[in-house]
Amino acid sequence: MKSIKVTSPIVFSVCRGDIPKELLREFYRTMFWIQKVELKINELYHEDEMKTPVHLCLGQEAVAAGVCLNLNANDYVFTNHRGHGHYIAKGGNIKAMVAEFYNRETGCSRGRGGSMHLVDTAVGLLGSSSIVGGGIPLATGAALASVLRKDNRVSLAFFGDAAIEEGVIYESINFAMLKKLPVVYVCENNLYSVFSHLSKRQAQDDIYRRFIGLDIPIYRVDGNNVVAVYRAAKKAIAQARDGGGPSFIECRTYRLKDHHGTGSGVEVGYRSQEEVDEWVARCPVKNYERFLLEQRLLTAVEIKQFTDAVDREVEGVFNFAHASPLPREDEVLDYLYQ
Ligand SMILES: Cc1ncc(C[n+]2csc(CCOP(=O)(O)OP(=O)(O)O)c2C)c(N)n1
Ligand SMILES: [Mg+2]
Repeated sequence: MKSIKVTSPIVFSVCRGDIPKELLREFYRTMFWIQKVELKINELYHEDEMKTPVHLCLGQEAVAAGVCLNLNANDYVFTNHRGHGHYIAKGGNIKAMVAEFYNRETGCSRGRGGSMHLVDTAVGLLGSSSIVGGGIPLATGAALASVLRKDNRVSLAFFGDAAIEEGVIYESINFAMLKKLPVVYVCENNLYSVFSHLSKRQAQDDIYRRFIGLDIPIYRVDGNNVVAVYRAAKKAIAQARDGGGPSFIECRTYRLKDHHGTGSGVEVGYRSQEEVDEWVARCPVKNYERFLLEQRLLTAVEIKQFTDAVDREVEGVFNFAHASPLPREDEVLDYLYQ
């Protein structure tokens, strides 16, 4: 398994025709949508009208897009507190997601859940959990249910590097291996758990090595390279669907914003501006846009038309959320576990 130097340039390797051109363009469109929505949240969050903590996934767009564009609509995805990108890439209703941030009745969890409790059953997004590692056993259980029902679905869990510090991941992978469950575990290793760098929490930073003893097939990829993520996820998902059991994918990436909210983390003092700048230069969306232009898969005019259209649509999404009603006072405790 090749080691990835965290600040190395992103190399997109595409052989002629091995990934359809339309899919190569779709990677960009999906990442761009995620980035735009996150930037809009970033812009408006200070108004304090979104009564929810937000954990932005700016910088991590390639993982969501590269993985989810391999999945069928009825495959299951479970995500964590940093789940906006996964929701969008799985095809979730973006208006309902943003309305959820504004706690509106039209939100995907009827305004009761906020950013960390996103769900869209119509597209198999069975939920996000704010409990670190919480989605891992849920995806494992959903995979067992699919086997029992013989419905040929794949389940997939997204989680961060802190989740490997929870015992449940070892129990879940062991069980999935034992039962050959159709589940894929995707670790977004963005090097931080809140303010703590991986090197302050673990004796060595190769997360995938912890799972070698469980015999699970492992991939380790540059998580800022949508093509590399797509290729690894494609193999893992095909294996799961064909009855070959689970896989583990470590995606090396970086969140460009603070753990939550809109700062960069530099002002808090746990990382340097220089480090953030190195990763800004590795932006998965900008670098991939450059690649598409070089390869003539999109022209500058087409990109401009598309990005202008997304800008307009994102305005519409936020207007919809603003115009939506709050839950009625006498119903506000409905749909909650009490
Ligand atoms: C079981 C549990 N322990 C602690 C927390 C507090 N907590 C919230 S997010 C977080 C760090 C998560 O880091 P990581 O999994 O790497 O995801 P990232 O935020 O980097 O995307 C912690 C410790 C929690 N929510 N759940
Ligand atoms: Mg992390």
